[in-house]
Amino acid sequence: MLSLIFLHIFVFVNCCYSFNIDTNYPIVYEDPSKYLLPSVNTSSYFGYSLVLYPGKRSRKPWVLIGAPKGIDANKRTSGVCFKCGIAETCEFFDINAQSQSARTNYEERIDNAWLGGSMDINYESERIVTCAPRWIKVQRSRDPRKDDYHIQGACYWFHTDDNSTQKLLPLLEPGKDIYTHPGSGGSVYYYAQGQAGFSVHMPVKEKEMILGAPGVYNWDGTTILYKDNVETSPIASRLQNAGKSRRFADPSEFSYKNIASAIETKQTLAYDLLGYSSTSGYFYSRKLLSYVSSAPRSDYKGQILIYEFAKSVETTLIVKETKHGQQFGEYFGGAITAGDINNDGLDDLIVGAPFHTAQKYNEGKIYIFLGSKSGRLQDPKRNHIVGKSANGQFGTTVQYLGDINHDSFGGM
Ligand SMILES: [Ca+2]
Repeated sequence: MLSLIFLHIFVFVNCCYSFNIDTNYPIVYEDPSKYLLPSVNTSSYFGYSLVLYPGKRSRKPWVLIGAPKGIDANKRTSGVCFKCGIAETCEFFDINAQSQSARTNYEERIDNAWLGGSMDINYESERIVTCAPRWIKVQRSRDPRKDDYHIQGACYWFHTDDNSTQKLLPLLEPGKDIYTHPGSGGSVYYYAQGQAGFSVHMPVKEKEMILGAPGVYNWDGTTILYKDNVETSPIASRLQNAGKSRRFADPSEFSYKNIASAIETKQTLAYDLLGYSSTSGYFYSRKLLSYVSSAPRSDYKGQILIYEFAKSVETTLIVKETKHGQQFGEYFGGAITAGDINNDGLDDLIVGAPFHTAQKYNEGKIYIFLGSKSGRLQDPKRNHIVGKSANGQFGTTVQYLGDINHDSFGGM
């Protein structure tokens, strides 16, 4: 993960006067909480997630770094985020204290919430999102011994020029914690243990985002779309923002929510973990955006779904294509990313299978699929790369970078 930090920084900071990555003089960020709380000797997982804000005109660039096991101002192990100027010190960014949510009819528990467990940025609309997939809703019962913890997950998003964050609790819906099968009468967890925000992805252009929720419907898993809903925007708030350099979150922003139905989407089953990782791309046409989510335990090999959301909410996904892992236990889809690597104008898909065994065990592998106007992803001549070290788990994380060395091909 740390090497990814360097990569991100040099890609964006040095892009304007150099096209090579400076490996001789890296900027290194260290976990600041290590010095604030010397008694804590466990790792905060500082650097588990991060995004780089490239700056704009008078505004300086900075990096937002997640530490999902970090300790907040109230000494809770909630997970924390840090805002770090380029080659400057990191400052604690208290997302929980800043967050605003209209709904208050829940009791939450944010110990071990894993805030900063996932993160993404949209450069055009200048929005950042970070999630706490282990955020808990406390389910009280008349008999306190029957109180339950529902690990539903929470996400927080904000504009890069505004510190107040909007809190989203996508699975907080009355009556949907448990699903009872109409025939057998047996019941399973539906939204109760959904872990929304286990993965989060914002496309490059669209003002949309998807959250993976691998625990929904007995860990079958699903995916949740958020987008702007212009119709719900009161005119007053749009006027409030007119002509101002500092933006405020508009009520229309991410006000549309569509949780795909895990029951109706038939490609995955219980314990497949759909939503484990997420991405998107223009694979079949330059105009048509498709989303991608992985289910790394599907059929014990792993599967990815390439899909669109249906127009009506809470129904099946419109699945255009699926790809499956090839080896038992390889965890195909443990990580996914997309971007144009062969410079044909269509995005291509990279899928990590970190537990693929080649010679000894768990060397890891990445699979490469090329976008195509045919409506089907194509296999290139070199359609995979295998890791070289036993237990190296190559493909645990994959990231498309764009053309960083000016050879006109996208790097990853
Ligand atoms: Ca391509």
